[in-house]
Amino acid sequence: MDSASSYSVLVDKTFWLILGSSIIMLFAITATMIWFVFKYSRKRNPNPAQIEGNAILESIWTIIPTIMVLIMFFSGWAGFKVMRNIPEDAMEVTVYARKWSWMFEYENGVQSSVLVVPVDKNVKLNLVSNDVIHSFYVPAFRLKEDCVPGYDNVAWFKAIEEGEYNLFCAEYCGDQHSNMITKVKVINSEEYDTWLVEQDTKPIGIDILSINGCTACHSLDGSKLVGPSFKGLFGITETVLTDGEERTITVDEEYIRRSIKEPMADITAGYPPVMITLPNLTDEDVDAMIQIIKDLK
Ligand SMILES: [Cu+2]
Repeated sequence: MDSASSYSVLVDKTFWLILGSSIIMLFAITATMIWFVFKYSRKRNPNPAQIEGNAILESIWTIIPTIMVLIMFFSGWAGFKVMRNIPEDAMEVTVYARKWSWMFEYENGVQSSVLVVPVDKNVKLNLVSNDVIHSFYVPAFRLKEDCVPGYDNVAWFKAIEEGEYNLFCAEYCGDQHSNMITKVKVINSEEYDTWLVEQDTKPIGIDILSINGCTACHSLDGSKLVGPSFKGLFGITETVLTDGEERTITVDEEYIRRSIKEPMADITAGYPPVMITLPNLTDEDVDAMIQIIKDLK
């Protein structure tokens, strides 16, 4: 597998050390056991002598395994120490995890649904959850750290090779958990600077829906997901539950605005009440979203 962060070799070293010694122990113990079954069988030893213990042997099988697990511990601890010590010069990215997508916010306020970082640069991640526990997991970086609601968790990495790497949620977080998959894009620093400026200056487009996680539950093509599709939604009449009572509404600007800002106010009949409030939406963002939904006729 790709080994693409500055500390991934440390994790790999510990992994192979534990796996290697486990395999050696497995074969050594199994072979000894089989040998003993033959050598000390009742047939070969009709009158066995009573053994009272052997101090030297018992010391050996206590001391050697203790040394072995201590070696494993120190190897793991050496890597853990590096992973928990965040370099002072790291650039910061805030990671928002929510049911069921990721959003990344950079130092200049730019947001994206794919994590874009420059190669050979220390990156500090502020891990935030907007709802339940998620886990930020990039196998190629050997990095897995939880996003816990109400707790400011952090992690860091330095990508050492340009490329695209999978980013998963590694903590079961509800029925669309497996949709929490995106990419880390590692590019050179000039490309990164250009990208950041480009994102900052471009007008709000349809990607605002994926960045804010809307499309995890609302399709754009009419198919039914966790929530109603945005296609053909504007202008239709819907039955909704308001404080537990059914009423009929028309999907207009005001209704959409209220549904974004207070997702629990009206629940469309036949859908679960699972939508969360997005804390970092501006009025401009909401207006843009309404316009996009209006256009998806
Ligand atoms: Cu998750």
